[in-house]
Amino acid sequence: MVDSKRSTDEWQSLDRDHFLHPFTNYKELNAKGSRIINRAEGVYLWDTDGRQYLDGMSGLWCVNVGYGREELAEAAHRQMRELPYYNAFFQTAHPPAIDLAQRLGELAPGDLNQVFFTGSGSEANDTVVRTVRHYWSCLGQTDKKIIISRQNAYHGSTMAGASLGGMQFMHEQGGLPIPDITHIGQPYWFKEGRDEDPGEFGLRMAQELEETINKLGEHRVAAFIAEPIQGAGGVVIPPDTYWPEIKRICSHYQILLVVDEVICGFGRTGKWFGSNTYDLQPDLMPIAKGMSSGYLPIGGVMVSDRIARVLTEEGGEFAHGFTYSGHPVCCAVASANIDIIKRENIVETVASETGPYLQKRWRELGDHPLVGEARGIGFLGALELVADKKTMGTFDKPGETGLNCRENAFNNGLVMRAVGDTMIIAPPLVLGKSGIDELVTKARKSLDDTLAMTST
Ligand code: PXG
Repeated sequence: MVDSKRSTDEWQSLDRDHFLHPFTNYKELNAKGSRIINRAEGVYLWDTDGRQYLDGMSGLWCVNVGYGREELAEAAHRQMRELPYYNAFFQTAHPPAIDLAQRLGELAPGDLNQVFFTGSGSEANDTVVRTVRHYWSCLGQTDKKIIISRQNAYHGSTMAGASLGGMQFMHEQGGLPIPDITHIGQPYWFKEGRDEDPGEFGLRMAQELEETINKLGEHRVAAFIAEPIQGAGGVVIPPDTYWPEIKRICSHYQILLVVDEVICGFGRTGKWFGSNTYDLQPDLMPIAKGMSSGYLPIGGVMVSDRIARVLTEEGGEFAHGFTYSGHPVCCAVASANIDIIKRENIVETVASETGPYLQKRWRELGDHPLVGEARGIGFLGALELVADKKTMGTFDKPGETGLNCRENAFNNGLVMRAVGDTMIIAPPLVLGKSGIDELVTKARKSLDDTLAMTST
């Protein structure tokens, strides 16, 4: 059992000595010490000094139903006692995985009726690479291997996930991307298209897909992968023209559309999936995070009937899988999580009540002197911090103001994420109107505190 009596100093010292954190500059962290979070309930977190935070990020875009759900703990407990582990490799299966697969098939858009389970979103995207290449190869199109993705996309941190992602700083560490992955522009109007009409910019960015297919040769392009809204890239909401044009291109050419729903799935945009919000029919759909509200690690790739038919009838053995593909306890918790989302009408509430309210209140922050743009959709929001509101000029030291604002938010009892100088929120979907008011008040105070730092 964890010794809960240790002091913050003791935890920080042990953390420094033994725990290599993800996406962390160790030297910087060790100089100051981690914030140790040891408790959560509803939409709130507490640290070992007893400070309370409103979790504006749902952990890491995942705790959709909020913390402290007894029902999920019970589902795990029950499943652990009954069958804590078994695999699905050697022509075996178990009820929790079958049950979850069937539920997912009912929820997912169109004919995405089959799922390959993984332990995370990154593994899901590794599975995407394996699946689309295997699919085309089964059809005799062995040259069709290239996957087109987008700059600044995030698709995970494994070799394939990071390669699909368009984060330059990740590619630089480890000689990525792996072969046959290429990146086109992103529909980030505020950062890359402000001197253009948003609609025209969206169209132009989408048409890069068509140009790239033609340049590489349709016979070599296997798939296009994209998040409905780029999350870790800065909550990049594409102009309205973008997705319809991508749909046109994907249906005109023989390439698969992979929609990465790891963040947008399970209610985040006010529909079950971002694909519902943008009327997309993916051929493959990676999912994770909100699938279990982060209570246990699980992900998967949903595939359409067309893909499933080829895999099952022409594919022979699919040489891919993980020890924890369809882990029974994770599956049982994911099913119980989906039950909660349905029973409490969480998606409908975000769509009709709390989502519109959050968006209205969040946009009010657009009048702040530090904010160049306040945007959002459903339970996602972003603020572009600028040095000069008139010219939208950026800061001399990129990223510093964002980090200051994140720190100020922590000090004001709010967790916000900084992506460079873009502040992000993705709160638990159960945040109510008074919680939204609290979030916006704390965000404004954090902006004020940050402004005071930049003007001194
Ligand atoms: N796809 C998308 C769209 C994601 O956002 C992954 C895949 C990978 O999932 P796993 O479960 O392997 O982490 C993600 C994950 C951030 C941040 O800093 C975002 C993610 C992960 C870690 C940090 O915003 N998204």
